[in-house]
Amino acid sequence: MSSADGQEPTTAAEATATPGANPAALTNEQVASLFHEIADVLEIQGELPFKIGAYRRAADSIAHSPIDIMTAYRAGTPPRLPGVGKAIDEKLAELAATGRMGYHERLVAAVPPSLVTLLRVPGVGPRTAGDLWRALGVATLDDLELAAREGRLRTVKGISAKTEQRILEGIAEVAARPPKRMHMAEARELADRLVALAETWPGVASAQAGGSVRRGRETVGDLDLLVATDDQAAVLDEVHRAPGVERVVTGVRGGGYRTSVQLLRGPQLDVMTMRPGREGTYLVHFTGSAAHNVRLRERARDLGWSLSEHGFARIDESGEVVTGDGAELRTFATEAEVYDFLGLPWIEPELREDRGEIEAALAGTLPRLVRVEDLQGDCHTHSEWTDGKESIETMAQAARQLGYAYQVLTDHSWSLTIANGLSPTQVEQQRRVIGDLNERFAREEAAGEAPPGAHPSGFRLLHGCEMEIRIDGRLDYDDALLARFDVVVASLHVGRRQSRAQLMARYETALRSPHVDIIAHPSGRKIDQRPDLDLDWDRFYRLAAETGTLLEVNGSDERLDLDDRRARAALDAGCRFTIDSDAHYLSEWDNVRWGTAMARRGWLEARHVANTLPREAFLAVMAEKPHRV
Ligand code: DGT
Ligand code: CA
Ligand code: CA
Ligand code: ZN
Repeated sequence: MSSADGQEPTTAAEATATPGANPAALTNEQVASLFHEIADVLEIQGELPFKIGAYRRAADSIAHSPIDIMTAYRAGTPPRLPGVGKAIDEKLAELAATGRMGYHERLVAAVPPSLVTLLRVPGVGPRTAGDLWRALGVATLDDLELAAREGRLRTVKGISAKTEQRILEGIAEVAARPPKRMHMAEARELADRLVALAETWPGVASAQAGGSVRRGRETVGDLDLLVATDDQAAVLDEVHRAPGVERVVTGVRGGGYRTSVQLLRGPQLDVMTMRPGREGTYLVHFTGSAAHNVRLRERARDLGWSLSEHGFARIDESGEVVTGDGAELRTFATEAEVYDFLGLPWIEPELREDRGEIEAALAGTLPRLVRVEDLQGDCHTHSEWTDGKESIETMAQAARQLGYAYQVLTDHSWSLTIANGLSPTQVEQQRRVIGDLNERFAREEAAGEAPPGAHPSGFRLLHGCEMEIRIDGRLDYDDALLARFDVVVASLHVGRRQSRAQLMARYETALRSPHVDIIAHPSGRKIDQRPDLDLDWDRFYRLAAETGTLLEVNGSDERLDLDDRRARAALDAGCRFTIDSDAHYLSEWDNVRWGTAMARRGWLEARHVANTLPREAFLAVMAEKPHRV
């Protein structure tokens, strides 16, 4: 499957093998997906499970690494990754050096490329796909559907008439599925990379992301990149030749200022260029949202101007836009000047959804949104004592170096057996480990030996738990034990399908407990995987406000829970919050960035978020319910 026969490149390795390609533009996610693809093909070929498992483990460890793998290899400092042995290390080195991975290319060439699309059908794994291909020659979704309709699938060993029916339903589901939107964390990472890449292009004055990424939406349809340059043609040319670009979707258009390309294993990218000094209206327009823009354009009209991405044009008495030679076009370098021209203060991108921000801007009541830098601690984190992947000490050292004043360790409670929940005895053991670590931290601080980046007030590990609200409605530890924790985070993982009344009763028990400080990920959703719990939300917010129980904005990018609308509704109901990472891996400390984006979109200020408080003040709030932040 080489590009020499004129086909479009179909793998990351091929596409990055173009001259001048920069493999550092491959994200960890993209590298991981190459290894998952290797595992898929091996599984299709019926290889032994241990070999397949090795590639999947390596892929997971690459995807979760806090280090940018390709950059590290290119710098000659390959990181040691769990699950990455010599064979995979060599493949990573090859990818970093040449932009290609020969093994991946050979493997993928050995099976029909369309076979991988079968894996999108629920109920069809790589093994089944391989069996169907070998037995029936099924290689495409159409082949699969036809064979299922004709009842031929059930002639294959291991496939029953029932499975056949499920596969048919799965095919219908795939067809009905809306195009997948990227999650925020990956979109942000890709956008940051593209901005950095654009800044290296000749003649570029500045580059930045617009669209839903800049507004911090939880999922992103396509990426929008704004580039200020004196040579627009040269920049658009660079875009078309950039590494990681699969194909040009629409060539240069709009009078030569914009283009759209499809990114490999990624979304579409829209690039807009403008002359330096004129960025203001372009940024406003391409940041959106469309609904916010509509409001701005109405306001411009009322003032006698027509607002487009290019600037403000005069409208004559008949309401027509004045065009032609010498027609006035007001342009601005910054967004602040654009808003000022409209008689408005600058509005934060996260607020630009037409959810009352224009009115608040006019009334002078825009919120001062919470920032990631405001967070002094993280109230929801895990260690290898339950389902985290690092030791308590490793997690704490990382939190310390990130500049936090505190980290609440919240491993799971014992009824959550799938997550290795802790028994009361283990809780006591854990308390001693934490005590010893804190003594050491205090000694180091007293000796002036705190690590670089540490918080001026020092760092302490606080003892918390993520206590399961049991399926029978009871709390998982007794009151005496709960009272001994610094912070109790309560959550609900099992019995998710109970009735609204049952779920509300479980939450009410937790909210009314004098020991429960925070409700973690209240809706229980996982984006694209699991629906929300069926709750009476108004009542839930009322109870949280009344009992002074904090609600978490969980930053794990598959959760983002509370989401922006719920955070806003809870705020309006008088609730107070925490913003947490729910980190299980070192790479997940960063989750607070996504949680903060949700909180900002929910209009939260630092004063509404308990973990913006210094350590002593935070502990004072946690000491007594109702918590008054
Ligand atoms: P996405 O890509 O679906 O996650 O969401 P956005 O907001 O990034 O939407 P996108 O990429 O279609 O357009 C970027 C911005 O450009 C959008 O937020 C506002 C502006 N824009 C695009 N099309 C229109 C339009 O038809 N009307 C208005 N008022 N603005 C538009
Ligand atoms: Ca977009
Ligand atoms: Ca777009
Ligand atoms: Zn958790």
